Amino acid sequence: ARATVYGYPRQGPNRELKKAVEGYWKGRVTADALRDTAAQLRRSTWQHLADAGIHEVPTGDFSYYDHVLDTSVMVGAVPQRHREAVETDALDGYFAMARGTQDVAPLEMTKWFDTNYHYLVPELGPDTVFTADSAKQVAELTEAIALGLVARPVLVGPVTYLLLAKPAPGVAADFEPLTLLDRLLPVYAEVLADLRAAGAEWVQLDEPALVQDRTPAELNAATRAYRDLGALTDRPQLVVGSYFGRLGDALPVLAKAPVEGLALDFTEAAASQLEDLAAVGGLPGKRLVAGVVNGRNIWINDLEKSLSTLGTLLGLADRVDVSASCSLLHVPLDATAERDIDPQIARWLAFAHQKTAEIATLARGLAQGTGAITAELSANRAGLASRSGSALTHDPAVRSRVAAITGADARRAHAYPERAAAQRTRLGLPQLPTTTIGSFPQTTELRTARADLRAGRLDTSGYEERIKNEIREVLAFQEKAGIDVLVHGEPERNDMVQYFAEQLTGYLATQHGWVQSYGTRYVRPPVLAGDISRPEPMTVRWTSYANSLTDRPVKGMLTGPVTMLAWSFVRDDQPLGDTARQVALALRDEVNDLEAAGTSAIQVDEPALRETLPLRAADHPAYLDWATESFRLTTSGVRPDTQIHTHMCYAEFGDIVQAIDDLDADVISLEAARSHMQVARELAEHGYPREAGPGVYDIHSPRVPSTEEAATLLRKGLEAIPAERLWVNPDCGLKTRGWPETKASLENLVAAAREVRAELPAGS
Ligand code: THG
Ligand code: ZN
Repeated sequence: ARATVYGYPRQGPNRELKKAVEGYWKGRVTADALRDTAAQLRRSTWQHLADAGIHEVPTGDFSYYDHVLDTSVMVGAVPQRHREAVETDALDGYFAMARGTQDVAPLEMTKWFDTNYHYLVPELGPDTVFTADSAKQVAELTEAIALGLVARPVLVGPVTYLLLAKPAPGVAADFEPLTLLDRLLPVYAEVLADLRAAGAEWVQLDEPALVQDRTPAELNAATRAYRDLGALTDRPQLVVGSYFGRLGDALPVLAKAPVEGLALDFTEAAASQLEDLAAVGGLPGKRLVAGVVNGRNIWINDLEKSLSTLGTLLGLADRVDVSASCSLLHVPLDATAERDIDPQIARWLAFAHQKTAEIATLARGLAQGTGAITAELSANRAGLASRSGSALTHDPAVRSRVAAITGADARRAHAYPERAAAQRTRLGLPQLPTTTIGSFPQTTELRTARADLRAGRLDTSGYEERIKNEIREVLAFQEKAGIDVLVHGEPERNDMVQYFAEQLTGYLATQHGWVQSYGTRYVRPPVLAGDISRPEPMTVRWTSYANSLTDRPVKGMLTGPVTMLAWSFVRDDQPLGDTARQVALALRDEVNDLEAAGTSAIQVDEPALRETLPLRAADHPAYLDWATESFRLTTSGVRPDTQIHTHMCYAEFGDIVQAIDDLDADVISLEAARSHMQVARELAEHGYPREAGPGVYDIHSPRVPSTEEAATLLRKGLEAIPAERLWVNPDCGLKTRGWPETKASLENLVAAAREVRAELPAGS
């Protein structure tokens, strides 16, 4: 048995890649220096993998920005608008596709399956001509071979590539990129031949799109793709990779394909994947790469359990190799870099380095018997026992509170019409009330103050004085601008998840746990490690301070339980719904404390509600059940005259509009400006019965919308939602905006609300 991985974090131990790429963009780093940094990072990754006992290292998984973008370059799918830049300079053209330029828009970005990684969406049309450019793949393979390593190029497979694409601008919206398969396969054939010539014995073609629900036509395309690629004579041996779940209907397709190997995920839905594999008669004559170490959580593996799975698999394939379930791109680099985490807890954690060691250990155990890995097994057993027996993972107070939850806890005591009347009396708002989503510009001074506090250059009281000053300024501006429901601007928050994670017991923050979100942008997801409780109020001080400065309502601002889970590493030792309920109860206490402190409106944001939808439709109802229940658990402990707001950051939600309704929030704000109020129409069609604020100001660019523009959108909103239920607000928070455009835009937004109010029938 061999040990292998499909990909590794690209950034380097100190995010060297981010610094080099951003330096290149700013003109501070030359193209040669950037290439050098990249080559060094690749080399040290491969060397690390080899030293750790990985027999076959991946190549081609490295990327300056995104591996799907690299695939577009590999097959020559450069959109017309980026051609000139690409022809002038390949590297600058590449970044033009990724980020756009003064003149041209970038490719669109979207989530890579149900991870928090974002890829650049290929744009294809009936006129797309594919041409092979294997240079990057060949060069990286050559580098690894030159180090004396056995290397396996890992490529996005042709079916997944097409399924991830969308119609190019100007192409009919119903164009199906998959119809280009016959044109794409010869290009893959050329790349495969080039890789063989460069010394590849094996190439992995990743088809994670096949773990999603697929139509018979799509499965047919997969059959054809691998029949054709399999039939090539000038090619390396092929492993078709899949991850993020079980293949289901696609398993027989790939098992019968004339390829030499499959890589399968045995962490998510492992039991049914095993059953399915046995049901197709295993993979006789094929190589099976068994993903038994979870590639996207941060927990140590249960080595004995994995060995038992691997033992079963030995009887089902010609040869069994050991790997992570997916590329290790999705986890931070090294858990031993976390000096602030209690060593008793740190031993539960496995980041990329630690997972690599587990994979090597398992391969050794599989090849030589468990006698060869007794020390590792006993350390692993002790780590698992320490986790399951820990007071952190089993807090009796939290457990009994969750067990005592009743249906009534997750339901407001009064129906919306009664609440609306009580809130009207208490808040005294005009028709078409104006508000913002919560955050105001996070200025350099604020970030510097936070860095100074961390570094000890600023003491707590000095830091808090700056935060208070900022809150005073933000409130003064909003009052002067004439906004009706104010916010304190969130100057005290580094990140809408991390800020709360740092204050909740059971949650760990990391110092160096960076994971690529998109391009050169990284996040440090906190870890839901134990049972969650709230030792003390988290936001009440700042919200109360803001409330003391004005007669107008100031919204309390919280991040909802689903988003807390979605942007963290979650526990794997209990159902997600249980973790969500624990977080929800902690947030519920915060909501209730905000109310007790006199807050009349409280917003609980759930921007991740839709992005967390499971990959398979059959799993949606169970997810939406716990997701909406945990939101209501957070928000249902308040009086009828306390107004619950929520916010979501996307314009397409046809598929979850019922779930949005089930949140039972009094007011929801949504992104709508770019889609010209499409969401307002969708809400209306659904019969959404409560208040809504489809955004009239696109905050994603520094452009200032005119009063007329905002008023036009608002009138459009009124065609769908009656005046007594329509709010006026921007699309999203303003933390990424500068002050000048924020001020001008919000002044225009208020002017638009006044203009349209004046047009409403009198007495309505
Ligand atoms: N918070 C958290 N997770 C998220 C988002 C968030 N995941 C999804 C989405 N938003 C991702 N979007 C971004 C946007 C910006 C950055 C990262 C992810 C970013 N990162 C800084 C960088 O890499 O330079 C680092 C920021 C920091 O210092 O913490 O700009 O909003 N939790
Ligand atoms: Zn938003």
